[in-house]
Amino acid sequence: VTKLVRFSVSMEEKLVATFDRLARKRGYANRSEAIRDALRAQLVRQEWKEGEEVAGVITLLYEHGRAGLSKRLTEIQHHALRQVISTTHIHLDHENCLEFVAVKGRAERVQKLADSLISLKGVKHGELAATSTGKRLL
Ligand code: NI
Repeated sequence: VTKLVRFSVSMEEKLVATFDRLARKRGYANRSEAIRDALRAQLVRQEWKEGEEVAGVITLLYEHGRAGLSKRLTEIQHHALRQVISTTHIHLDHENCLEFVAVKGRAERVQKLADSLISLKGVKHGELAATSTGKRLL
């Protein structure tokens, strides 16, 4: 069982009001959960900065018809076996493919893999959703 600790924090009235507005907009039931998530987001950023073992999802929107592109995307993933957990490919329409690559590993490795996929010619949009393995988060 995780023990909860209560503590008080002093903050500018306006900052609290802005935070509460944002928390409500995002659907948080209470301020505590919104603050916990903000703190966790900070911890995840720190894990990436410090080159820890992290997880994430690379999304790739690319031209189906671009010669050699699918082959190149697959090749790069084959060379990153330790990082790639799973790949899902969706044929969006006649011209476009959407691919999700779930990844795990050292932050720099995962970032490098994402960069090498996203920067390929014919990839119209790519993004790395950086998250955590969850081991150091509660
Ligand atoms: Ni496709």
